[in-house]
Amino acid sequence: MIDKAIEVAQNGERFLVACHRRPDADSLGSALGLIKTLRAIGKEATLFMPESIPDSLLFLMENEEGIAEVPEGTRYDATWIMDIAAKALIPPRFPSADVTGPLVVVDHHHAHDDIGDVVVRDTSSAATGEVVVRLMEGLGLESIPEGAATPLYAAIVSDTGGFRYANTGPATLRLGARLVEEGADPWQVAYQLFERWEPARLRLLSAITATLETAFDGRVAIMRVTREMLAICGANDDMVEGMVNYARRVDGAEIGALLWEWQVKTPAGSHVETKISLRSSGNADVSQIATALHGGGHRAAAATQLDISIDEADELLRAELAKYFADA
Ligand SMILES: [Mn+2]
Repeated sequence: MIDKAIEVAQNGERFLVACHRRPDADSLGSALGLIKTLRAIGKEATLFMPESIPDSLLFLMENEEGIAEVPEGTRYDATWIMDIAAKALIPPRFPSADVTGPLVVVDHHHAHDDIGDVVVRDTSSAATGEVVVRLMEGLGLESIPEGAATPLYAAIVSDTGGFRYANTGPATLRLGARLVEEGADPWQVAYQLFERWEPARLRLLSAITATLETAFDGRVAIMRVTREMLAICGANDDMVEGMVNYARRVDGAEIGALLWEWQVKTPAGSHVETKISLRSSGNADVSQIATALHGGGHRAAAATQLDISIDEADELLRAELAKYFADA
């Protein structure tokens, strides 16, 4: 489908580019990389950003300004949506099909829902940022467009955990080197993404790790975060991102899990649901467990969200883990 996406880029003039809900570095970095690419071939491209961008990602924006709403009467030739595998992750206030034009999905996850009129989904890529570079090459660009090296490098660094995860292959490392040659600054990106923590986030880490329990003879490490913990620490939900990795770090744990009380806002008010984030340290396929719990993801990282309490989610997770280990 990459040829179709290339055709869409060549044939259109005016594009909207969106991230998934609660954008991360891969989604935003690949969106910005694509925007610079489209402009480099003479097209108009605008970032759709209806949500606030986490502080750790603001450095990617430089002079770019997203729009939270499409101006009245504007129509796009196509809308690109980056790093998305599930309908539930379409950002809020996403414009209707007559405004967006055809939807082009660029992603590297296994599809959870059937979304997109044109889908470029390469599950062998470590990051959506990598897929953007292939689009760029398909469009005949020989060098990385001005301003695209840093966001694309950030996309890859983020999704490979700083070139550490199992998805880090020779091609990913070569692309990293190329992006550094083209101007990305490794320390600046690592500092912004990984090293710059607010005091509240460190307090939250301490509170979350204090809930650590191991189960299944130490093969699983489970932690939780409640609304109350967030309030006590003065922390927000963005700060929970990545905390599940601390569960996976537990020596001997094949699976790390984080149960997360998640505030869902609806026009009728708000209620609390529970997210379950899962990470594998190598052998376990956590996407199987997440899928059984109506979620999805990769072998090494998967998640689900359920409209039940955190204690119920804990029980359900343990029941699913018991099945998983019995079958394995
Ligand atoms: Mn990604």
